[in-house]
Amino acid sequence: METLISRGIIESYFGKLSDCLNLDAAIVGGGPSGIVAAYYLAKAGHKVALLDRKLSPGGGMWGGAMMFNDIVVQEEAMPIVEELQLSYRPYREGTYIVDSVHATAGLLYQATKAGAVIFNCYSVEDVVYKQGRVGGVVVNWTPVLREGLHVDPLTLLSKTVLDATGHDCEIARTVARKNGVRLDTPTGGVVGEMSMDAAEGERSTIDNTKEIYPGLFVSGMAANGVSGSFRMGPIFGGMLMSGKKVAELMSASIRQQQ
Ligand code: 48F
Repeated sequence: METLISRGIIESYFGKLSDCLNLDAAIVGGGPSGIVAAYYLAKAGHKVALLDRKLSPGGGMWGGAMMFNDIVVQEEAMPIVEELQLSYRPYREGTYIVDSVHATAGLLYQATKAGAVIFNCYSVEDVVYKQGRVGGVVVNWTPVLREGLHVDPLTLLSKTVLDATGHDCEIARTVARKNGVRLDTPTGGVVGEMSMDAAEGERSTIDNTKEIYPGLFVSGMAANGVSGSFRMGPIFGGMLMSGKKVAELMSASIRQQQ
């Protein structure tokens, strides 16, 4: 029995990993925007893997605000909440309340049910960069990086890569710094996010969701971070809409490359 259990996990896991060596979409970061992007890309029939450095993907959504575990979603994003079959209750002035643990678990469930593969405990430490294009991600075990062990990474090639790493914009920073290239941002680099303006932050998140370098897309707080826009705190409609928008942009790019 012990051998059966171990063999089952090893065979299944490495089959899943080998199947993801050539992806349509590699999503870095399992916060709300990355998970929603994974859902829509998988639903469109693309081969999608989402990589998150933590044991429990979900990013900043689990904890609501200050660990008060509810979030606010505005009217414009409710079609996404409905499609992903999350429970909610109306609040005031066109806003709704969703339990943050239910929302995070629900998004993860729907994305994986649609066919997205999630690799937790994976840190993306670099990208594949060839002929002026981002063409994949370089991954390592989070514990390897945390321990500072000198262990080489593996590579997953992908037609598109999404930086959904939140406030730190890690992938965009790495691409600009290591390759000396200009991103499609006001300065050509990662501008860095501004302080809180919830309404403007929500609006600009959607505008800033785009391809910032051939093959590299940004969503969620990373989209605002690279372009120097505002943070918005625990209102999540912008994150959900950003995930949906970036999935449409990536899907169009994947189709063009086929
Ligand atoms: O920050 P995060 O939740 O991303 P998001 O989709 O959502 C932002 C909101 O949670 C909130 C907000 C809403 O108004 O402002 O902050 O923009 O999740 C980012 C995820 O990326 C993972 C990290 O563990 C987190 O779960 N991550 C960050 N860098 C890496 C990474 C990396 N290099 N490799 C793998 N995962």
